Amino acid sequence: MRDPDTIAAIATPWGASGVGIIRVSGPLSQTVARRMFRSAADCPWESHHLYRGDFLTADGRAVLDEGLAVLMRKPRSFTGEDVFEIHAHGNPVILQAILEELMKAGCRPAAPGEFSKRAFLNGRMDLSQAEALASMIAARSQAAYTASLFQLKGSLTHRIDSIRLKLIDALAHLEVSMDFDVDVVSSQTPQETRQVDDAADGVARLIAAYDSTRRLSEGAGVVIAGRPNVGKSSLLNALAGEQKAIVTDIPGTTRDLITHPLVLDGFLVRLTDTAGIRAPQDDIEKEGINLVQNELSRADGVILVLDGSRPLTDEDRTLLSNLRCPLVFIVINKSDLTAAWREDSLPPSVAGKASVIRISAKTGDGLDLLKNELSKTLAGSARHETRTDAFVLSLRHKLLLEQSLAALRAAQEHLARNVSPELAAFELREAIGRLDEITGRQIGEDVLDRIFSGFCIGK
Ligand SMILES: Nc1nc2c(ncn2[C@@H]2O[C@H](COP(=O)(O)OP(=O)(O)O)[C@@H](O)[C@H]2O)c(=O)[nH]1
Ligand SMILES: [Mg+2]
Repeated sequence: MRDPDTIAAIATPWGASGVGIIRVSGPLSQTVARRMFRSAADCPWESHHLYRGDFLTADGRAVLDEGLAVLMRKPRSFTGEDVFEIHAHGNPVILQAILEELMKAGCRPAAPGEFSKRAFLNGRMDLSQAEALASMIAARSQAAYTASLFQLKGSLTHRIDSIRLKLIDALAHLEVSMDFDVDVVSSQTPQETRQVDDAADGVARLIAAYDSTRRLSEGAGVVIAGRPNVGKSSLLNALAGEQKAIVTDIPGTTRDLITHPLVLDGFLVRLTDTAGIRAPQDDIEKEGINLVQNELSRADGVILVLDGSRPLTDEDRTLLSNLRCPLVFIVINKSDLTAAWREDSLPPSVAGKASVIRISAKTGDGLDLLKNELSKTLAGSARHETRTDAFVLSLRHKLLLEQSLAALRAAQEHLARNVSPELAAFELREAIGRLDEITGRQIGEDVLDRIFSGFCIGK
């Protein structure tokens, strides 16, 4: 074991709660348990059994709290080491006092993610699963949680393992053939080529899965755009259910980007209100409009707001014809007022490909319909893309997959040319190496530290 010392940390959030948990992991766990916990009957400390009793100071003289304690002997524990868990009352003062006594008894404070790091080092889970655990804890929507859970259960690991097997097989064939003459090489090539092609396809599919997974886990970015005074800020406020953006009847009120997270049907949508697009009246407004263009180029979707109570203007028409976003929702606002134009005055090119919804940000009319449409379209497309593929959650994984694919492409070229099996073999080893960095089969200590330092303390 690389970490022979014993770590301890409060594992539950800071604040008052019914129960607060302190986790201890390492060789001192049993000693600490015997020293700092006293149950009514003599405690047999059977592994994975909960006992009720008092928590004591390290010298055993004073009682700090009462509660439940459990000892989980290695290797059947989260970290794979002896783990002692204290379930005390959820008061930071109590938990801190117990933690300090644990330090006196020989433990040291755990670094962020150190429990998970030990779980990984002791083979309790692979690296992509440990990372999935961190994203699961940080998940802000049902969809994000589902994606992490899938990875935690090993979906990415399985996918990578099957690609890896193909590559190992191809590599083995190549290495054997390199020991023989060139004739053997050429006769063996088709099989290796097929395996490398298959593997490259698999890796490419995983890279594509990243974008849709990101949308499931981080949510979709949706920009509310339109010319001034059509009711963009009112719409953001109505959807958010609170006053997030300033609404006035003065055109050009909104200048900064205002973002609000909205969970629709378990799917996170990051809505951004923007400055109205028109010929700017001053430098600040001009900057605001530049921000909108930038935001639009990155967005997954756009809600273009039009004022239904006033005739369409040239600015509206320009906006309508310049929409480049993958998903477009046209919202005709102010349905509480008399309509000044009909939907069939929208350019046919737009009306065909976007959903058109009539709403009133003021009265709430049509908002449910808009919400349904947003969640159905955005979540629907993300779920559809990920249905057949594993989830790829982290940018680290995506970059490694890209490096692996680049090596595979190079290997494919060498195989096609059929002259230098050594070079093909070199690239295959490179491709396998990158995949191994995802699962953690082959990884440097510095990278490990960087990954686990992003975790919370106590995990
Ligand atoms: N009658 C009516 N007025 C609205 C509606 N939505 C917004 N407004 C009004 O239109 C004006 C501009 O609204 P605002 O949200 O600031 O528009 P923005 O410039 O596009 O952000 C304000 O006076 C709002 O009260 C609506 O659905 N019905
Ligand atoms: Mg506004």
